[in-house]
Amino acid sequence: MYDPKPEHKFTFGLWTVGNIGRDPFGQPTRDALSPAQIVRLLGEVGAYGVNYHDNDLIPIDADEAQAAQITREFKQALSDTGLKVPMATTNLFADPVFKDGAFTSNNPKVRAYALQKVMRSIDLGVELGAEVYVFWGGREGTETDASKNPLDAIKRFREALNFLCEYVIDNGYNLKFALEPKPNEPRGDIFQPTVGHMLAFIETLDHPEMVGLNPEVAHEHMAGLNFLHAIAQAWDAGKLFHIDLNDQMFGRYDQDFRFGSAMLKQAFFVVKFLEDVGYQGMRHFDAHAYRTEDYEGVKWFARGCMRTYLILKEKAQRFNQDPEIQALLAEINAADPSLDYLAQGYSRETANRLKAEAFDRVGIGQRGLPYEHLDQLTVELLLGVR
Ligand code: GCO
Ligand code: MN
Ligand code: MN
Repeated sequence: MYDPKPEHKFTFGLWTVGNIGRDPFGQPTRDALSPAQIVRLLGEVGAYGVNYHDNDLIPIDADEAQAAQITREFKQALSDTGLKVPMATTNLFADPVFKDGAFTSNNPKVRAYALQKVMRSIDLGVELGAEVYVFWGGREGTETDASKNPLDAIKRFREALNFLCEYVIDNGYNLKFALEPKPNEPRGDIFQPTVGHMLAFIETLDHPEMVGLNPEVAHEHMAGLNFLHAIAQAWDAGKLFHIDLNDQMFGRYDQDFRFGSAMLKQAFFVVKFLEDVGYQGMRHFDAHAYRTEDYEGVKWFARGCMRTYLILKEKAQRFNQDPEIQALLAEINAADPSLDYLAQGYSRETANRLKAEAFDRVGIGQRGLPYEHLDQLTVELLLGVR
């Protein structure tokens, strides 16, 4: 019942299940798998698709023959497993050339090299079937604000995206861009740190219709923000092009935990939102298994992300059908026919009528709201006793 099916659109990055368990304090705990091996592992656990950074697939220093060989093996694994490649992205953060950013680097050569790297990577992504191209500006930031003018950084980031939008248009590619904000790590501060910042920035681009968001649970949580509210705003703006599901306690380092493993109630409301609004995009898990695991543990991790999503989806259906919960929601949201005249919006007559209205301010303020009741029913539903 909670087995993943293609229609669930569950995807993982090569860098997620392929994570070798390295952290800033410790060496890898797992041997690296080849991209083709990772695809086979994802096929085994029932994922729909696989996403990648250019250098997850082809090492940055590979020659043409090596690149061709790896791509051939990867394509073979895709056709054997039926996995799709819905999204691709560029690694603009690992190599020392990007130590001070890519698009926002102070060095024009670095900025130009970053554009070149993205164009080449877009070509391969489109060839493999990607329709979404993600930009996570992991190094686009500073440790000291003496080093970079934030206005220059915003301008350079805009120019890079404008250039790349034109590249996509010029080549007739069916590709949208999804920007992924993160507040910090690996930089002390990263520019455009939250979904809200990105939404405002997109409107300043030459082709805002081509550019949306790839919000990540962990990134908004690192900023101490409510992820549901972030994706609701992105959705409302027509900008929820992609999503990175994982989990993360507030106030910690970038944990990238299995979806639903840290803040279950938040995960529930995220799944409920995506299902209720009819989000049609990928459910991408940008997370990795604990460093303690071997590849059996990695499979538990990957299956766990998908199972938890599907269990929460079922819980959302129950929530929507639960008579007691729905009665409370109906009570909370009850209409007031005496105020229906406001539905038409502003007119001078409406304004005058509203100005003359007498409100029972004290009475309204004294009325209790059944939110404790509603939340407890939600918790009991999630705990499996409803
Ligand atoms: C992180 C980011 C990355 C991006 C990836 C694809 O915190 O490391 O979430 O995993 O999602 O670079 O854009
Ligand atoms: Mn992340
Ligand atoms: Mn991410």
